[in-house]
Amino acid sequence: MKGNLSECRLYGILDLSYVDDADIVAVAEAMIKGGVDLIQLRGKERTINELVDLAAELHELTIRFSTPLIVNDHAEIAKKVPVEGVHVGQEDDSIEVVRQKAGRELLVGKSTHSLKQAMAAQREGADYIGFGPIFATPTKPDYAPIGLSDIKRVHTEVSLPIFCIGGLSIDNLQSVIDAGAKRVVMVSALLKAHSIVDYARCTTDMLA
Ligand code: TZP
Repeated sequence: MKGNLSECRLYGILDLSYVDDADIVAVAEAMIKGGVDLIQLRGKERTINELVDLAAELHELTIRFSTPLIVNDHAEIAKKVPVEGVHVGQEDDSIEVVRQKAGRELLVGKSTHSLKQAMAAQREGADYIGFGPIFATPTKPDYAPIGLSDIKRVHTEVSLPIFCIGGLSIDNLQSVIDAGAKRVVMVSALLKAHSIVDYARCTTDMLA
């Protein structure tokens, strides 16, 4: 696996509401070429069995580039496919249950939506956290944006790698960096970009 999490800057989520199944490998390859450090497979409308098949297909690619593949929500997938990690939300399995279900060592990330949740995720044993949504986003429409004001504080209170997420694009990235972010997740901006490779490169240059 590539370096360690603390060296990761750009986390790309392959959200199946933006990408056709037939394109996932090409999209992941473009992300990797553009410098995406970690890839997550997210398919909120998909069954675990469907996600297992897609994760297996993607993993054949990501393993060649030593890019960690993380699956969203379901530790069961990690039992069947040798993905490098599982990401869970506040309403999902606890980190301990994820580790038990996976039955092997792997990265476990957690979505957090406040400073309090971020500190709790660290105590719970997460390997990294997502922190947001920073801005309103159609990718996660039911969550109120938390804005920029807690980004500095979360970096002083939490020593885990923190990935700011939610409504981020090249257009607002500098404001998020100026607020203290070191790592970000991008979903729709990256997936809808005319060139995913160029968009990712520009993002990683800004985060360097
Ligand atoms: N968690 C918090 S915001 C979000 C998730 C999964 C969606 C981010 O997507 P986008 O398209 O980059 O705003």
